[in-house]
Order: sequence, then C-alpha cells, then structure tokens
Amino acid sequence: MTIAREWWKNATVYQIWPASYKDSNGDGVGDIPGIISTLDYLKDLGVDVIWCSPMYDSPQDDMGYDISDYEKVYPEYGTNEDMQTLIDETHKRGMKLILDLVINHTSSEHVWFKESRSSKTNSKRDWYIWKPPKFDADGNRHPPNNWGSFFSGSAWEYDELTGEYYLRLFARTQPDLNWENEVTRKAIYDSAMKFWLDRGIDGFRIDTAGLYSKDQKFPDASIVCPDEEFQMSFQNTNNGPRIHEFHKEMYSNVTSNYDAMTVGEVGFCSREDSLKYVSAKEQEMNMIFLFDTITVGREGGDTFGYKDWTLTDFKRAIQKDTTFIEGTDAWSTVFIENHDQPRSVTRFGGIKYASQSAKLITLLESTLTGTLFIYQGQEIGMENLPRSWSIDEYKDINTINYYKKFKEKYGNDSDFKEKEEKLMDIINLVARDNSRSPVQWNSSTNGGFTSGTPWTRVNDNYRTINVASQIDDPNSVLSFWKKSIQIRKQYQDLLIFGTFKILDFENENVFTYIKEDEKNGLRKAYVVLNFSNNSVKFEKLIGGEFELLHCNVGDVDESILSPYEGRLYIVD
Ligand code: TEU
Ligand code: CA
Repeated sequence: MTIAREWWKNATVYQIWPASYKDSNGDGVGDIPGIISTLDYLKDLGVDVIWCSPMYDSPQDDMGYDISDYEKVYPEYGTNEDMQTLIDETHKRGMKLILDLVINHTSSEHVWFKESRSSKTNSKRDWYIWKPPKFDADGNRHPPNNWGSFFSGSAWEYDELTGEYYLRLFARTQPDLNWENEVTRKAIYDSAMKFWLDRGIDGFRIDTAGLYSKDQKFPDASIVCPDEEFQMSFQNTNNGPRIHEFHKEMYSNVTSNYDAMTVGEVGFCSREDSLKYVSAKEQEMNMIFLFDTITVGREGGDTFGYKDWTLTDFKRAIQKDTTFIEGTDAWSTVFIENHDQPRSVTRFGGIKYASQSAKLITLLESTLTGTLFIYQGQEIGMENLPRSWSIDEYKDINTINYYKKFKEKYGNDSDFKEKEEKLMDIINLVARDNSRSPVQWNSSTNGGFTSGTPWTRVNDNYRTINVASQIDDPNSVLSFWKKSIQIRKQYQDLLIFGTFKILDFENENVFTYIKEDEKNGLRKAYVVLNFSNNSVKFEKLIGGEFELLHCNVGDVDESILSPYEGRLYIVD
C-alpha cells in the first residue's frame, strides 16, 4: 500500500501549554505575546506545527479545558487580536497553528449551560444531559447511575434549582454537552470550530474525541473496582453508538472544507475501533493519540494506580501504537509527553543518566512511524517535580481531588503517614502537575519564565536545565533534538513512513528495531537503544553494511553500549 503524503504526515508538532510557557508582562502567567516572542526559537528547532492548548475564556478549574466562551481569549493570556497576531506570525515563518478543541463539555459558566440550568423548560435544557435522581427505599437521593468522574467521585452533579442531576465526566464545573441534539452540534461547529478556522488556524487537537456519544439507556457501569462506589464508565461513554456518525458530520460540515489537520484524543480502543476514526476512507479524523505507551505500568480504573513496568511491556506498547496502521490507509501519532503526562526522562529514562536518557528517548521518538508530537520543555529534557515538594505545590484538580478522597478514607489510620508517603511517591511519578511546571528558559530567577511571581513553582533544577545553557552546546539535549528532527525529515521514507519491526523482543535491557521502506526493502534503519543502567554487549542482529548515522554518545565503542546509549544505523 502506498501511503499518501499529506502535509501533516511528516510534520513535527510542538505542544504549548500557555499558562506555563512564557510570561511577557510579569504577572506570573504565560501568555500569547510570550508565545509570539519564541516563534523563531521553535522554527529553528525544526517545528512545523504548533499546537496551542486551550487559550479560551475560562474559570480555569481544569486549566482551560473548562471553556466559558469559545470565541474569546482568556484575558490573562491576551486578546483575540493577540491570537490573530500569533496566527499571522506563525504563518509568516512557514509554520502552522492548531488549537485544542474541547467540545465534550463546556464550563458551567458558559451561557449555554447557564440557560440550560435555569429551568426544565428552557430551550437549551437538553443541550446538556439532565436526569432525575434515583431514590432508595428510605427516600435518600442518589445519582441516576454509578458512573464515576475521571476526577474522582460521581459523574453526576445535583442541581438544587431544578432538582435534577447533570452529567459531568470530568470536574463538577464541566457539564457534558448533549450531542444527541442536532441544534447543539451545529452551535458547537459554528462557535468552537468555524469561528477560529475562519481566522486562519490550520486544524485542531480534538479533546476526548471518543466520548461524545453516550449510551442513551444510561445503564450502570460494570464493577471493576469493588471498593469504590463509582465506576469508570468507558463501556457506556467511549466509542458510543453514534460516535462515528458525529465525526463524519464534523468532517463533512467543517474540517474538510478547510484542509484542517485533526488529531483526536481517543483512548482505550481495540485496533478495529481505533481504525474507524482514522482510516482515510472513513473521512473522520487524520490521526489519533493512542494510550498504550503512556499507560505502561499504570493500573486501569485508578488515576494513581501504578505497578511498575519492564522493557518488554514498553516494547509491546510501542509496537501496538506504531503498527496499528500498517497495511491500512490510516495514519497515526508518536508522542510520549503532553500536559496530562509526567516527564518522560523521569518516567521512562534513568534519572542518574538524565541527559543521556533524554537523548535516548529522543532517538526513539524521532525514529517511529507517524506524526511526531513534542511537548514544551521536552526538548531540553525537563524532569518531574522534586520528590521533596509537598502536596501543597500540586495544583491540578485531578491530583487534588484524589488526594482529598485519599485523606478522607485513610486520614485517621495510625499508619496514615506511611500510606501518604507511598501515595506521594506515585503522585510525584505520574501526576499531571509534573508537565505543568514553567518552561525553563535560562538560569535567572524563576528560569526566565516570568519576571514576577510564577503562578506555579518553577522546578528547582532550572539553573542547570534551561534553554539558554543548551542552545549553543552541541552536546545538549536541545541540540540532539534539533539534529534528530533533521535526520527524521531527511530519512522520512524509513523513519516517518517506514514499517516497524522489533528484533530480540525478549531482551530486557536493549530495545532494537528496524524500519523499512516498502518500496525499497533493501535499505533499512536499524535502531538500538540501551534502556539500562549497565553497559551491555552490542551485536548486529541482521546482515548488511552498517553505517552509523546518529548516536547519543561522543565516543562509540562498536562492541559495547554504555548505559542509555542509543544508535541509529542505516543498513544497506
Ligand atoms: O483528557 C482526557 C482524559 O482522559 C484525561 O483526563 C486523562 O484520563 C487524565 O488526564 C489522566 O491523568 C483531556 C485533556 O487532555 C485533559 O487535560 C482534560 O482535563 C480533560 O480532557 C477534560 O477536558
Ligand atoms: Ca502574563
């Protein structure tokens, strides 16, 4: 099968999370003028597309994923004029800009919801999902079913005013929109999508793109965590009965008319289900993010469930995410960090060999098939928050709700301190806060992120890990990223479009794979990555002429891979 080569396929995308990127006016919050001031830096890094996380007006209960007005920029980030300047300046440099599209829910401060909540007979009542309470034999009020929120507790919120519950799969201030209503869908397309496409943006990262179609019978979810009152509702809310109808409508009514790039966030899918969203002939979205790699070692159902991982678990996940499109007309993504994930060096690398393992992960990411996504700060090897910080430094609603629930449950236990320490180990490893600390631009106070007081604490290691100290250093993580992106483009037939095959799968220290170009099967990319703290023997697992193209150490000893050493060979 020949793969069509649309512009978004070989693109390198850089995700910006505005609050923590760059503050231009000293109020401690990142902003759009701050982003504009770094466009040359991004261009120089090799970025083709910028993905800007929500910059819309919002009460910021979930850092902008709770939108109160799709058509207005959050005032602390700037104005609509600033956005227009960002769009234009990005285009002037030959780059593109995509925005986050958050349309499973709005903020409860959105006028649509305010109207909907006002009375049972309001014309927007069924723009959201309202249900009467359930009463038990003693007359106690309960939510309509046992669905749990992603952010702990019930997914239903009781509203005194009309005596009904509304569905909110995330925070209580994030009511789910009712996609069954055609008028609502049209309003979403106009306000959230066309408004910005008409101003020149180039596409969307589509938030929670698998959740729009809920099982209209609203049955109880099956019980996966017997100790919990509320259960994850995936089987009734993810990949629902009308989800593909909705995506096809969105494509034909909106995105196809603008040549917009679309990348959906759709987790927990079989291969068959995933392909329905991204197969070209289905005409839905260009690509989706799969969750197998980033959930390695995680326990399903529990936000902070963690059980550790082995290299073969990791290989299996990469294999699944990378090969699911092989032999099809679909496309996929490569990513290991985003605003919901911890820093990859801490989670998957070896922190004793931080910069070495950051480069190793760079080599991995830059040689995998699909559109490449890098998250702000990843290019300089930013790390998780220090373990010594207390829960008070954590700002994410997901972390805070979980911690509160934990404290309610175990707070009076005699060994609470011990339990809390264990939880803090996990929070420190996987919490979303880890990727939300400000970008470290230089070694001045607060890492050059702001001249004022940052809204959230800057990682103490900014004096050693920052952009300014890396930019002219040929051995830095940043320089390694830059070179890796160049090589990825230069050898795109193999690295971006090639097929993927793991060699010596059972090896728990070394990850070896080859990339092949179907049209030119003789030439291969051979990638070998030592994911261990030890030096290991290097053996060529295939025949042919090996040419070393790229590697993350200065002196290469042919027969030995030093800790976290990685190499990319071209084999003829
Ligand atoms: O994330 C959806 C989602 O499934 C996550 O909540 C995920 O389960 C969680 O982050 C794991 O820790 C999207 C956005 O990426 C996220 O930032 C938002 O909070 C969420 O939607 C609600 O809009
Ligand atoms: Ca600011």
